Amino acid sequence: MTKITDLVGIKYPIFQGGMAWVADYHIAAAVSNAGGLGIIGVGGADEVWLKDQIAKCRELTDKPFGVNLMLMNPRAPQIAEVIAEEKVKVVTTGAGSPGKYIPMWKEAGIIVIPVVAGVALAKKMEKEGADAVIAEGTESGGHVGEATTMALVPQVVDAVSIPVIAAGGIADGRGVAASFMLGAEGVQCGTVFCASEEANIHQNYKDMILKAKDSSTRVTGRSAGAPVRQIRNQLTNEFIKLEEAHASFEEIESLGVGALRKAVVDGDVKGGTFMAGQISGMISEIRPAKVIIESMFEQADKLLGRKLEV
Ligand code: TUI
Repeated sequence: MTKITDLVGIKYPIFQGGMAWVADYHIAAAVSNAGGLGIIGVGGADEVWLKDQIAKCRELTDKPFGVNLMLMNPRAPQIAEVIAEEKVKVVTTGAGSPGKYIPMWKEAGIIVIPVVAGVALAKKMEKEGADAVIAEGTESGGHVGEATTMALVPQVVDAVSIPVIAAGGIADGRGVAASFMLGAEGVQCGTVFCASEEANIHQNYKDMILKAKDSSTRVTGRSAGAPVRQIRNQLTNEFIKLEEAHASFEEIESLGVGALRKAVVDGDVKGGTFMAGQISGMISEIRPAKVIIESMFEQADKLLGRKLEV
């Protein structure tokens, strides 16, 4: 039990990351049913898609679940309203500052937990009424900041009084125990749930994670202002070449359009963007979400000396 299990009403202090295109109601419901917090990731989808996903998730679970709003989505204002109307238990946000939506969400009784990649935004979020923050290190897949989880989490913990959830590079009980040592009250994991039985994605995506090594991910898009970590393939090699040649923003952007869909839906191993974290190299099997969660906390409990039975 931590401040996060109390706040959200879940058994295990673990959130499933709101991964664009990957985190639909299938994995969200599975994680919530297993005692964590499943999260529907809206990514670049719209509010009509989200309403349908929320309804389907409610059919599969009576446990709390959340919605992640990616703030670079052009329909963010409309999606934010649907989140308030639907009164989902928790909202998380990414790739920006959700400040202007916080009063509306709090009025609807929603728990607001922004993802931050630095201390400044964490402090701002606390001041603007966030209930907790997720401090996400650059080990994560997808859109990333600069600081590592090891360096970021204790600095955010020291800077705010609200609970902090650690994210980035966590996929087993060692990562959970280490996060608690850094002062976190919970963890958020993405990549390991991408490699779960319930993730509704192309098998090639899961295979890319299984085959990945410690050094398999690359960050592209820094020059365009949107650094994204993904598993290295033909597309990332082309990206890197363009960036090294100082190609125009438009040229770089055009290469990435639709690439996440190509990875998740088509399983296009050459032309897709397989967003995944550095911990991919440690993941060697596809397991049900319940097994992932239970084995993580069994291992963490042992490491922390809390529970002796196996
Ligand atoms: O948001 C994420 N991860 C994501 S979003 C995404 S979809 C996308 N695809 C291509 C390009 C861009 C996005 C895939 N993965 N994680 C949370 C996160 N937020 N990481 C970093 C940040 C962040 C960065 C800068 C949050 C705020 C920020 O500055 C905000 C401000 O105004 O200070």
